[in-house]
This record gives sequence, C-alpha cells and structure tokens, in this order.
Amino acid sequence: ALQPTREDKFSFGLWTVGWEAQDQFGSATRPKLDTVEAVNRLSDLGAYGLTFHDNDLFPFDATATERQHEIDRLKGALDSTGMIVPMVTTNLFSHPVFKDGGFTSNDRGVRRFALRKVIENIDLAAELGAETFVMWGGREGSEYDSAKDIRGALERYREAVNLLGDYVTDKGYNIRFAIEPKPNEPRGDILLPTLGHAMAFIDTLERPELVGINPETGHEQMAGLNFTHGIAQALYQGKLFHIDLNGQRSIKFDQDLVFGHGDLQNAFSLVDLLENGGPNGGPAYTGPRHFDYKPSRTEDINGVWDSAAANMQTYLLLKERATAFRADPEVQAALLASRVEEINQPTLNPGEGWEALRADKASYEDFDTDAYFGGKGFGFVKLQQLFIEHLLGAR
Ligand code: GLT
Ligand code: MN
Ligand code: MN
Ligand code: MN
Repeated sequence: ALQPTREDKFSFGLWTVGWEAQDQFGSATRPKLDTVEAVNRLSDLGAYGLTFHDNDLFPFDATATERQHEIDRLKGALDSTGMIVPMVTTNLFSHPVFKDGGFTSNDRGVRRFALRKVIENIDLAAELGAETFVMWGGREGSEYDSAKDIRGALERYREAVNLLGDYVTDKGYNIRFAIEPKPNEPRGDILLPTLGHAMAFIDTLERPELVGINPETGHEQMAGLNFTHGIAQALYQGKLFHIDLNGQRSIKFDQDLVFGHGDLQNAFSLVDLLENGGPNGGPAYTGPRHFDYKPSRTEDINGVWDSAAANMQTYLLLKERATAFRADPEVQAALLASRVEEINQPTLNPGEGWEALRADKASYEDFDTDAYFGGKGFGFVKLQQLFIEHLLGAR
C-alpha cells in the first residue's frame, strides 16, 4: 500500500523537481533537469501526472519552432509512459515585464500582454487534455499602499478572469480555473491572500461555476491559518478544484518542504479529511494529489528523487494511519463521548422557526447551564491523544 500507483493520482510540477535551487542569497546548486527525464523518473516512482508553466517547458523568448519542439518532446514522453497532464499554468511572474503584476499591473499594455500569454497557454492546456488551469498571481500586489488602487486592481483581476471564462466557453474547452492564494512573497502583499479572500472574489465573477481554488498547504500556514479548516470550507462550498500539497513550519518565508515535513498533525488531519471525510465516510476530494514543493538546496539529483518519493510515501503512510484511526473502536467511543457527530444534527426541529424556539422553555428558561459549566467536559484531549498515538504508529 506504500508503493504509489496511478490510482493514487499523484502529480508534480515540472518546476518542483526541476528547481535548480537558486535562492535570494545564492546561485543554483543543481543542473537543469530535462523534461523527458522528469516525466520518466516521476512515472517510475508511481506518479500519474506532470504539471507545468509555459516557461518551465520552453523559454519566455522561445521561437514558435523551439516551443513546438519542446511540446513534441513532452508529448513523446507522455505517450511512452502513460503519464498525463492534469493541470497547466502560466508564468506571469519571472520576466521583468511582470514586476508590477500581470492582470493587475498599473501598466495597461502589460495587462493586455499577460492576457494574451495566458490565452496562448490555454490552447496548449486544452491540446494536452488538462482539465484545470491554475492562476497563481504571485506578482499581483504591492509593497506600498500608496502605489496600488486595490479596488481598481481587483476590478482588473475580475475583468481578466471573466475574459478567460468567455474564452474557454467559446472554444468549448473542458477546462476550469483554480486561483491559488498566497499572502506575500514575492510581493510585499499579494492580492487574494488567502483561500477565503479568493472564494469571496470568485462570487463576483460572471461565471463563478468555472472558477475554484488551488490552495497550497504552506501558503495558508504562512498566514497562520489552519489548512485543514480551509480545505474543509473549500469542499463545503464546492470550490476545491485542485490542491498544492507541501510542508511549512510556522509563519515565515515560503518553505515548500516535502508534504508532512512541516506541520505533521495538520497534514494527518488533512489526509483524513481528503480520504475519509465525505458525508458517508468516502473520499471528500477525488482530484489530483499535486505536490508543489522544492527539493532542498542541499540536495543533489538523488536527493531530488528521494524527496519526490517522500511526498508520496508520506501521503500514503498518513492515509494508512487515518484508516486505522477511523477503524479503532476506542477512537469511535471517544468520538461519541466528545459528541463530534452531534454537530450534524440541525439545531432547530423540523419546521421550527424563531417563534417555536422562543416558546420552548427547555431551550432557555429551564436550560441548566450549570450542568455544562460546572459539569462534564467534552473529552477532546483524550480524543486528540488517540489521534497522536495513531499518527505515531503506536496503535
Ligand atoms: C510558484 C509558486 C507556486 C505556484 C506555482 C504555480 S508557481 O512556484 O511558488 O506556489 O503553485 O504558478
Ligand atoms: Mn509555496
Ligand atoms: Mn512555491
Ligand atoms: Mn503552489
């Protein structure tokens, strides 16, 4: 069960294993990784999908012939391995032209260029059969409050996503969009900083059904938020179109560690939610389990493949532990004692409104609050310790 298979739907960004490990303070520690090699190795390790930005595959200034050559090489590798491309995205952040953003640059010419760059890449996404198009607006934002009219910028963001919705609809493409939030880095502050901001923004669009979110573990945790809670709300609102799994240890720069190498307890509750969290105990999410991590700068190419495998193995280990947690009779008794299931019982009786509630003396006048504040506890700590014991493999 710890050997990944295609059915596990594990996918990786070409920019993840392909990262040459240059950072703010130092140059690359690894050579360029060839696309065909990336596809072959990920396939051997048990992944089912590769995702990429246009400029992971071919350079920003590639000629039409060079671009096609790289696309053909990718297609060859996909054909020979059976790997697929579940998601494609566009790089609107590396080139200096995007220094003040793509869709929301103060420069209107840059905004029109960004839209065209995305449209060209949507055609490629459709050609490769990708069903999700991610939009991470890393450069959409500002360092200075005086430098950006935020309401104007959101209006331009909206204009851009609406146009792209028209485009896939008119072309008949089977593609949905997923906005990826991040609070900061590379901009001082990024627009749509959390998944909550992004979901509220999506509600304002002309085709909200075409747009969901692609939350990343570390990005929500950079904002001090509980990733499992956020994912649960995205599922609740039907907006979890894609997911970026990785590891982050507290509020600091974007670490992009291996999944589970950050907040392990939160990773465990997340896998439990994705795999066992449906209303009837079935999987709550059936899309790709996409890893967006960076193999640490200390690693050579062997370390790259070890870390790729570690993402998948950790996920499967947590899945196995989550199954054991749910099946344990002691856990079931603790859940019952903690009344976890009682939250799914409506607070009002069928057909009851405020008048009937007001007339119900048991709910207020006769409600024994002392029995609660002076009495029995909920037993959450005992339940959580069982969760920890399962996570540690002690049960
Ligand atoms: C970039 C970013 C990631 C996004 C990628 C998609 S690009 O590496 O840090 O979180 O998912 O654009
Ligand atoms: Mn990240
Ligand atoms: Mn990243
Ligand atoms: Mn990401």
